Amino acid sequence: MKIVRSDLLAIAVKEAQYPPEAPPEIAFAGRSNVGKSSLLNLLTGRKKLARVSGTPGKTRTINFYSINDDAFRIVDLPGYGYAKVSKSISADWGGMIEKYLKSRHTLKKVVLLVDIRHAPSTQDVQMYEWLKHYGYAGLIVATKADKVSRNETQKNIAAIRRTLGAGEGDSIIPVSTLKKTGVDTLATEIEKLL
Ligand SMILES: Nc1nc2c(ncn2[C@@H]2O[C@H](COP(=O)(O)OP(=O)(O)O)[C@@H](O)[C@H]2O)c(=O)[nH]1
Ligand SMILES: [Mg+2]
Repeated sequence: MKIVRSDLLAIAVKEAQYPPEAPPEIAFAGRSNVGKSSLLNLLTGRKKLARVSGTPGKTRTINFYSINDDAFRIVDLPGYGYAKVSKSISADWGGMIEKYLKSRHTLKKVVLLVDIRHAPSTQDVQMYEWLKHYGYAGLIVATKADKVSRNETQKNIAAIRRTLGAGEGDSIIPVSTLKKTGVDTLATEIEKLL
């Protein structure tokens, strides 16, 4: 699959703002600052499609991107886990994501992004539990792979699998947007889902 076109289709906080259901959607979830926007930009070949931020906790909307003239969509879910975000915003975050997971018939899969350097957080585990509950789990991206050695890569992936309780058959793809590695593997996995 080659992404030749990508456009921001809609920015939503509530369901009424979602674009009408049409082609399949693949959503990206993960904690704030994990590298979601960077990955989206690399995948689409557009440096500024999604805003890469030095300040975590900025995105509190669900962003729908139309890919290849709406052959499918990538949906950027709000990042979680930023300490300075108030309690009420974190509650909103949960409600927003759960609403989308629950109601979206065209949602095929949610890619969970976790930082390869650390064991998944409590919120990562909670997110993965939700994904399992709603039937969307099974595709994990370990970001910032350039920050660990080759040996650590395998070790940390095993730890991520264990902590999240992912199945042996579930993909965990190490990706580095800095080195531009792993993104083709992810594109292939996405293609298989469509
Ligand atoms: N070293 C390294 N840094 C990355 C990588 N991906 C993202 N970053 C950095 O991590 C920070 C957060 O990235 P961003 O894409 O905005 O994360 P988001 O909040 O999940 O959308 C930025 O400073 C990025 O430059 C990567 O693969 N390697
Ligand atoms: Mg972002």
